[in-house]
Amino acid sequence: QKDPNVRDDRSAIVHLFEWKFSDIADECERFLAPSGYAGVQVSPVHENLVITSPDRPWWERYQLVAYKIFSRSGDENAFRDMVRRCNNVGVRIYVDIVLNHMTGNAADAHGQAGDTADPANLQYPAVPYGPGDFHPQCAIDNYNDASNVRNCELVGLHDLDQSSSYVRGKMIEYLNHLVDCGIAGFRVDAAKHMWPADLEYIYGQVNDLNTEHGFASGTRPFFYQEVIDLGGEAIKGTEYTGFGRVTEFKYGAELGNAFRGNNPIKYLVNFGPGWGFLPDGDAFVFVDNHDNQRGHGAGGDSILTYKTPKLYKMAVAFMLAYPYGYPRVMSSFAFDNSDQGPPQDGNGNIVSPSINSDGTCGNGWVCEHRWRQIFNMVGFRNVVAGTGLNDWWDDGNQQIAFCRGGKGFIAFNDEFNTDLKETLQTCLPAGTYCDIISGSKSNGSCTGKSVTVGSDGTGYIEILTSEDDGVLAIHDDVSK
Ligand code: AAO
Repeated sequence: QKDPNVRDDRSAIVHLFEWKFSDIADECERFLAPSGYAGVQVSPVHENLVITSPDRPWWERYQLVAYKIFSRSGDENAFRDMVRRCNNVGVRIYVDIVLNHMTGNAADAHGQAGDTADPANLQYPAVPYGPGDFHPQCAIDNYNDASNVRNCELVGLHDLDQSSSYVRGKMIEYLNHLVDCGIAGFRVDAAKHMWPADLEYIYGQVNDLNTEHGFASGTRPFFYQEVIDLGGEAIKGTEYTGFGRVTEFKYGAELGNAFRGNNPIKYLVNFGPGWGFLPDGDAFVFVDNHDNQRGHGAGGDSILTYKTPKLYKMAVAFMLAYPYGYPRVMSSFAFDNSDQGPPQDGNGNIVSPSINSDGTCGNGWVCEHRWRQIFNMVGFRNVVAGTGLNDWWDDGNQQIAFCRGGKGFIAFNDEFNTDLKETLQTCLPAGTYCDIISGSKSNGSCTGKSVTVGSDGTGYIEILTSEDDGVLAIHDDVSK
């Protein structure tokens, strides 16, 4: 189903890419819940193929040896402990599930838990799967042919046959095991490469969420499906919206284009279906994901990432302020090359993020979700939930502003040379408000800029091009 199963007062999730379960549990308690994050997408939890050439790339997690919960993020006990601790503070867990395929060919194939496989002969004894459980081997080489895309191998990954009742049974057993652990939903990897009817059947057999973890009885899991549809191919995202949300890849590509200055941001006024995107309730949106931040997947050069921080923070702020789709914030480890895995020690164990005194991360972790401009906007989104968009203003080019009902106001200056200095309608009650981008409210005063709103709702808004950030945001929770 399409509802993310989050607490009523929360409205955005974060992908803690490659984090260890024990670190995620800590993060739920010490940071995510207090900041208002609704949930966490974790990297695939199944036993994956250990790849040593290149040395432990992040993408080994997408090659499956067994459905047991065992990876560099932790074992089943660590997973269960994380889910419980996060649920206890109202933060939901979503698991990235790989149903499309097992591994590619590899000599001496073994998984993180020590299980072995013989990929060349399609033998995966730890499940067990054998040759009869896979589609006949062929390569995906024609995105204009739906059968080729769904029945052949994606980059050499051996392609399971989800129409087989045995294969379906193994998958349903795995998903029910995860539901039993207390998770709230699933990111479905490579959904485009599976037949919609097979997925619909599998989802339908998954149990209701575990009431011992605080879910109301009869609650169905949230499914958000990775379908790359930029147009011009045989497979459409809308084939999958009958039974879950779908990743809207046009969103990050177009947002990147706009904030990079290739397309005036004034056109974002109807960002959503007006741009040919999926309907609001069907869309799952993000500025970048773990693939396209490093050139995999789709979106190409227009995608913004932590490497271009000023524009990135503007795009993420827009995503969290604008009422369209269900949003996911990306949280990365720093990388120089596109294969590089997470920070690890000499024994190949993932190194935990350290937390600096200013709340940012160290040890190689970027932790965009801990950037003030980003987590304060998660708070903004929670405050303005349920309101519409009104009082849009733009300068005819790269400056925009809008209200969210009478709850919040945000302005963007994406001009290279022109300061934004305008008196604008903020839709807020008279008072002085802290800008949550340049600072926060602390002990009743603003650590950054402030805006004085008059009795007519207008306030003087200033965003200089020389400032660190091109956004100003105020909401009625931080008035003073
Ligand atoms: C690794 C190695 C491979 C090796 C393989 C097997 O890198 O060299 O052959 O192992 O040994 C990740 C990595 C892969 C990695 C894999 C397994 O990204 O490099 O392979 O783990 O370890 C397609 C799929 C989409 C997929 C995306 C990466 O449709 O589902 O490729 N994403 C997910 C995960 C991802 C993971 C997998 C799937 C596999 O998020 O992390 O792979 O589990 C077109 C199509 C898209 C297609 C792209 C890329 O996109 O439309 O569907 O995505 O091509 O092939 C413009 C177009 C746009 C086009 C794009 C790129 O933007 O408009 O449509 O160009 O051409």
